Amino acid sequence: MTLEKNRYRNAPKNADYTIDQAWESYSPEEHDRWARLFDRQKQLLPGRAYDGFIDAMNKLDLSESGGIPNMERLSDRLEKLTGWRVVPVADLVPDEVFFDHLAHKRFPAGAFIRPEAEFDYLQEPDIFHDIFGHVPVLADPVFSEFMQAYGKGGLDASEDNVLPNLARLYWYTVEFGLIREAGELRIFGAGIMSSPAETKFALESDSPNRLGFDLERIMRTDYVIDDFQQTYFVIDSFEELLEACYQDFTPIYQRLRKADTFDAGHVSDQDRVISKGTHTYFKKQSAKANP
Ligand code: HBI
Ligand code: FE
Repeated sequence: MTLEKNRYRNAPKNADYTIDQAWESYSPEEHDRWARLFDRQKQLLPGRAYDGFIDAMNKLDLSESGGIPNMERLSDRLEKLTGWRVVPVADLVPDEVFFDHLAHKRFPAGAFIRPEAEFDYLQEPDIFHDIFGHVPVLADPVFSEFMQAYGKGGLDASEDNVLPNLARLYWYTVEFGLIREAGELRIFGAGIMSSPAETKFALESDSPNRLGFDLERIMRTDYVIDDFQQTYFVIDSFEELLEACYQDFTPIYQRLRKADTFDAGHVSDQDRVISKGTHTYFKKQSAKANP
């Protein structure tokens, strides 16, 4: 028998993969873990998160009564702002199911909270990542429209071989995106937002590249799933992101079929380079892995 850290894994699923959050079943320790994750990250964010995050977090009352939020009650608050709801799921849902939720303004959030042993880092999304990272930005009307457009784009993408392209767009924006505000870089991606170490790394380290947003370039770029990113892409506004997605992707997909894929750390003459990384951190990591 394997030790199951996610007690929702075998919960009964609806056709759309949603489950019962069973909010009453979180233990006091789990609520306390949420509160500690929340407080640690909250104090890092002033001056680092995009303008609007902290306001949204407060409006949404993200740490209601100092513990894990109840997704129904949170959804009632979020729905008033942008029409979105947050629905509980057990773990990653199939791509089509994920796209369908987004296209209908539902964000699927994992119900389980990471175990204490993985307080700082876990690879799979838990409720802290999914809610603290993804939900405040859904209170932004422009970003929330982009997320819905992304879901519709996913449903329209009939050819399976473009899913990697769409997944890269999601990765480099929704998960690991940076935004320029008043001449400064700020974070908005959920993967950064829910990680104190990556919050500092993405903004302050010399190691990664920081490149101006370019939809087609992003769709051709591999990414790293188990460490900090080698490249972060920087948008100028959520409007820029939304507009890029309001074009027909068909001609882009056609070009991409013949195009090479770039390594995660690649930089070329065509890129709008904001800072070229030293890659010191990544070299150290690979030396550790291959001594
Ligand atoms: N399911 N619950 C959940 N959360 C995600 O972020 C998610 C998913 N399924 C598929 C998926 N993401 C990605 O592969 C899509 O961006 C393509
Ligand atoms: Fe995520």
